[in-house]
Amino acid sequence: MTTLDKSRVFDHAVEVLKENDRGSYTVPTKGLYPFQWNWDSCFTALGQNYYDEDRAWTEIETLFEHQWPDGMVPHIVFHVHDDGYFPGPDVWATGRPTATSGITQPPIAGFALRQLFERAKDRTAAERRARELLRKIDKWSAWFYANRDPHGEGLVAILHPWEAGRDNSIDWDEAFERVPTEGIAPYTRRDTQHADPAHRPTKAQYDRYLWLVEHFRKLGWDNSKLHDASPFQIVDPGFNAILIRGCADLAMVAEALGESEIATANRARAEKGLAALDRLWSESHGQYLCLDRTTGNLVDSASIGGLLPVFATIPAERARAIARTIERMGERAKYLVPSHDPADARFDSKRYWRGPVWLVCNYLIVDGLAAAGKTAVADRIIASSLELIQQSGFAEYYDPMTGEPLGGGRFTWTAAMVLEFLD
Ligand code: 9YW
Repeated sequence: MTTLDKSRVFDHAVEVLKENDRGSYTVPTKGLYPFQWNWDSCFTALGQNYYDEDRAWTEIETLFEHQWPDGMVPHIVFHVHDDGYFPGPDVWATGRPTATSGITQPPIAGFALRQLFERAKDRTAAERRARELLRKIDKWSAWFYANRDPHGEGLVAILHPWEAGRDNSIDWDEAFERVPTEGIAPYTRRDTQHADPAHRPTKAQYDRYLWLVEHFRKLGWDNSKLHDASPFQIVDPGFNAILIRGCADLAMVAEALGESEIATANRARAEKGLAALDRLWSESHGQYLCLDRTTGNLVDSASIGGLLPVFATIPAERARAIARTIERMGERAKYLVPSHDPADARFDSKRYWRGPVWLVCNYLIVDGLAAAGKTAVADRIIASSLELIQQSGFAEYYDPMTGEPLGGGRFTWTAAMVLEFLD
């Protein structure tokens, strides 16, 4: 790798963030994703914090202005009209004052809140803004366990692949066979007009994404009904780990602000979640696996969703095993961390969440590995990430074999993560 000109890369990352900034929220990239996405915004705020603390808080505050009365925070907020994305507000038809989607996304807000709070230079503003957000994020956490863990198991289910943020992961293939496609309204995809169709989900997958949306819409987006009515109920270890870590971080902020009730509730959620997560461990894969709640079986699919739990405080031997699994993948892939095990025949180095490297996942894994003392692997992942952007720019995702940039370009969360890696 050519030597990294840190200040040039820093400036370039800030340029990408500013280019996608729409004032009070940031789009993931112009063209392909012209609205506000939930977990993108939380990662984005971490990047914005390097050059504008006030703007970083606003990014998350804007997202939470669109929290539903029941506590859910939607995965997309459609702030402005834009035909460039499908499915738009008319398909979701959630009836919100500002249109939103009707499903959620990985709850990274608790983690982001703690980061902004602890790094803040303006302490007075940080305390005021953190207190406001704390209540809202706590309400979202409570929503998860009430609506997505109806039997109190300590683990929540996602009801749509878009909720995991890993749209076409191999994790969902089996469960998707149970999702019908009959009766869906005819539609035209937009994503394939912005990005290479060979790097995107297939039509068969899109049909099922839409069937689920239409099914939930017919149920009036009533979250008390959706879980039991969904043929797709997956307990994703990565999603749960993000929620668990978010609850633990929320508890820390609550403690610092003297909000003991919120602190106690979230510490309890995190502890229960962590204990339950261990049910998803696979010794033979050296990582966690998804659980299909409909069948009660673990899903035999070694995806990055099963490595992400290192982001929560999992037992040390589990973190060590995950580090070994990643090192093993590094023998096949030039760049870390592939979103699916390259040794699996279903691995596809270019197709979205079935193989490519995503810098946000790298970031969560690095954070966890570093906390677990696995610094050599963590450093290798950081080096890989910076090499990718140097070689291929701020892409949406990258081919782990060649480093080729894939999907959308000049991507916000990629730029935000680079600022974190440079730090
Ligand atoms: C979609 C915005 C989103 C991410 C998801 C990613 C992709 C496509 O892009 O979703 O149509 O929502 O899978 O994780 O939040 O960057």
